[in-house]
Amino acid sequence: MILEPGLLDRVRGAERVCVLTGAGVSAESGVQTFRGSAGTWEGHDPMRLASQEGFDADPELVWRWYRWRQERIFAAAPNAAHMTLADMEAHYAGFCLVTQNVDGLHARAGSRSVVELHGSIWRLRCPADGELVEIDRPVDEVPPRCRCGATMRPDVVWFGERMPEVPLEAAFRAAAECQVMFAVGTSAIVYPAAALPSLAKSSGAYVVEVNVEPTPISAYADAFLCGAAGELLPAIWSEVVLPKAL
Ligand code: BV8
Repeated sequence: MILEPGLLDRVRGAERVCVLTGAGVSAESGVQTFRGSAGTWEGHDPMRLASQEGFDADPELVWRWYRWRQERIFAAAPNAAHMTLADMEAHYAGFCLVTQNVDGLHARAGSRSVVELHGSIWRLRCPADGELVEIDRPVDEVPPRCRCGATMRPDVVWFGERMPEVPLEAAFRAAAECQVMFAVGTSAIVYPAAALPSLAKSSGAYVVEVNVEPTPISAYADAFLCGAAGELLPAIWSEVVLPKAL
């Protein structure tokens, strides 16, 4: 694998590393990405399903989509990219993994501190009384109901909804303070997450993008590594941690 000159030294020498992942990091686990080939689900646009309007219009349809995703994620396993990111977390004094994904695969791979910008498909929220329920398997009834009787929703951030303050602040702080930023498997379309790599760049960080195709990040990244995250991340990391050739 041909790496940009200096990439390994920058990654080896860093103390503060920030990683932003998107749906592409879970693609090799068999979890469909949000855009790209996945496209629609039963003819419905995910952008509409992942919205309050879509939920209000047909909560059962939206919950059938989420349960379908829960079933696929439940059957999936973390891939080598998830595992490598868990290894990286243990290696650096200052490491922040920020994900746009709601699948929980980073935690299943052993990452201990994950900033979930868009929430979790494994948590339900009651819009009426705010009750939060963590689940570890796909929902049975669709739509699930709260003890108060109201219809629960997935505890994820839908389009047009405000991001959760604490994770958002943590993500922006990590991006502004890191020395190396990895952007892995994201189309860099969804804001404010997509602003993180450019914030890192403007704050002086070395930006490495890992994606199977170029994105808006590629234009300013210091290194664009074109390929599958499950192959490239372990390959890079093995060279970083191996003793430098004399
Ligand atoms: C908000 C949870 C404001 C649900 C998701 C400018 C500034 C601020 C906001 C906006 C703005 N412009 C527009 C907006 C609004 C909107 C937005 O960004 N729209 C986009 C479409 C233009 N943003 C919002 O609505 C956000 N909220 O800004 O609120 C506000 C302020 C005050 C008061 C009220 C509101 C909320 C956004 C969160 C939406 N929720 N998910 C769920 O998952 O069910 S977003 C959804 O997209 C997923 O989380 C997904 O992860 C995310 C981002 O997509 P990616 O992860 O990048 O996935 P994608 O499929 O697009 O791409 C996959 C990539 O992987 C590709 O590049 C592919 O090439 C690559 N790949 C594939 N295989 C591999 C691979 N790479 C490596 N290896 C492989 N093997």
